Amino acid sequence: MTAVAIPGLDKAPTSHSGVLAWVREVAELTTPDRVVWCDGSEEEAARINSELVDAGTFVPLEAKPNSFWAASDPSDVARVEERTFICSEREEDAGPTNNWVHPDEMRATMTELYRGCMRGRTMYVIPFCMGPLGADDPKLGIEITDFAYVVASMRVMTRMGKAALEKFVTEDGTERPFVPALHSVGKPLEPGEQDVPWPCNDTKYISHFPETREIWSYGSGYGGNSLLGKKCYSLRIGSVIARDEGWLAEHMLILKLISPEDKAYYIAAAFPSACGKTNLAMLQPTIPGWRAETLGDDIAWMRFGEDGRLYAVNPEFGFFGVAPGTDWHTNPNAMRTIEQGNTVFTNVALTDDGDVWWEGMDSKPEHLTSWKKQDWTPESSEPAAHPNSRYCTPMSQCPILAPEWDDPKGVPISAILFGGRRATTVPLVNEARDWQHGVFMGATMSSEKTAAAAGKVGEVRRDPMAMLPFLGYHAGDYFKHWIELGKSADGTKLPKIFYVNWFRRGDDKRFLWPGFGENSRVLKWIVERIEGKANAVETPIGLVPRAEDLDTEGLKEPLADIQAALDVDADEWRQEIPLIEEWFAKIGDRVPSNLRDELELLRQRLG
Ligand code: GTP
Ligand code: SPV
Ligand code: MN
Repeated sequence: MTAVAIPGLDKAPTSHSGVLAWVREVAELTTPDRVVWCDGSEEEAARINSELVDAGTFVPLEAKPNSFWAASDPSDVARVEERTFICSEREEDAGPTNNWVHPDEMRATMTELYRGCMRGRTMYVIPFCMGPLGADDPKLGIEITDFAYVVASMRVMTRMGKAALEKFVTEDGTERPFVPALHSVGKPLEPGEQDVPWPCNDTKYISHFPETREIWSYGSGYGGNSLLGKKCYSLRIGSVIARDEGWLAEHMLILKLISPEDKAYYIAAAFPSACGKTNLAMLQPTIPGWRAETLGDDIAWMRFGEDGRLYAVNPEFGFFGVAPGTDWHTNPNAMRTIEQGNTVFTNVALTDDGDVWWEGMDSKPEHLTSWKKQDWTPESSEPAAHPNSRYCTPMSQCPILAPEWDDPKGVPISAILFGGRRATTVPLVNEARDWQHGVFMGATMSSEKTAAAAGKVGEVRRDPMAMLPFLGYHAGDYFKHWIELGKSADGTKLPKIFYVNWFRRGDDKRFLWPGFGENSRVLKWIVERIEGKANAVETPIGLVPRAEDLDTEGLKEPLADIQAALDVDADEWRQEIPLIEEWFAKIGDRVPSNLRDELELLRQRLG
């Protein structure tokens, strides 16, 4: 074979033979005009940003330093679950909740899509590390992409460039394994063809090969489809690695809550996409004396430490947060984080004075440029920002970042919260009787669909542990993994599990619970339960506080609303039973018997 001379291909700043071979193979298949090995330097970031401005992908914001507005192609605004595939050797290993195609077939299809797909473009090679660089076993990856927007975003979201690449070969010369993650927008340029600001392709594939731990993504530039360290690596491939190595890769925020007595409690919480993780992660408590710090807003990797406790690490380096609804009242710490600049805003609205705007902000501008790049006034019938518009901002800028956020050891978790978005049935908070009951709660939790994924919004679906779109293997095996980890642990050291719902509505459709900073009242009760200090009532579904068991001092909402938010209606719950049965039937005979036992107990308690 004759070696193809692609400028930059031979400039590899590493001797790692696996990296060199794979990058060459991809370059020869995709035939970019040039190859750039990303080092993560300031100079590189400035160059990438200015290229994105020249290309029309980025508009610099006058009102925020080193920050940019990007508007995607109107068709490329969210994760595409229908186009997401788990390509395990055997279909049964992907399980009934994932789309499956045999790896040979997927490789054949995508290889043809990738052939020549970077023509006329630059191929960027991004070495990255998920989790602290100081870990004993750093989780490494290389993302190859032909979209500079992905380079700019990966710089915020991951530890990337030279510092990550240094971890690929150990001091004694051993080459560490890495996850190859290939991304292309799927829009080659013919000679002289003018590029568009947001190249993408109507044909989209987000494919994962769990056995060989590879990611192949094609056709989309949107966050979860293109920033492959995030959901693709840290959750879909991550969950498979975690199963094999005996730990947990979860769609969870990590929060540090500090009591008036200065005692710190670490809490991990799994809510589906656009159901409140970022907001809880950056909580500003409304109750006197309580403080919160954050360690992560989307993903937690958790493993048992030598002391028998469950320790969590956030594999990410930035926040990719939902913009609409974020304001000084709801999430002041997110506002303080993005205000410092160095932030990429995608699909929000642009103000006439070069700032960003979205629905849920207090200000009411008279004129905006909408995310569709159209004139917008308060009379416009469509929202100015897309409901899934996002800010991408460095964690290091968050004023309440916990000092231990980069510690490879992680933080010991005292409580795990599961939660969804349910207008009815599910009470504000409900404590599991034990680990197995908690796993049942997580495995059967449900939520209304949001704009974070393409498809119909509002439909209730089961979303186990908020992992439905992110599981890299069979859901039944995943439940078994949770049960078995609990059995292998010292029960007295396991986190307590709670099921929360900030989104219950009254008959007039308004939220019964004020949410946001007021959620600190629920967290206080949870901490008091851990300390054995607070009361709860035994109900058929778990241990639920009465309104008087919560600290409601200073709360503006009528007590009747709080009581309604906490209500456990046996009739409503009886209606859940067939839905849970249907869900278990879908998963089939790999549902652990322990969870079937829990369902039977629930049925009996409901009478
Ligand atoms: P992903 O980044 O998609 O995983 O979402 P997330 O789970 O981090 O959700 P996020 O915190 O961004 O919240 C999504 C939406 O829910 C935003 O519009 C918030 O304003 C809203 N929200 C968050 N917390 C609450 C709450 O306690 N009550 C109510 N009513 N709305 C909330
Ligand atoms: C989510 O949808 O859960 C997100 C955004 O956090 S994405 O990166 O697209 O997955
Ligand atoms: Mn998420």
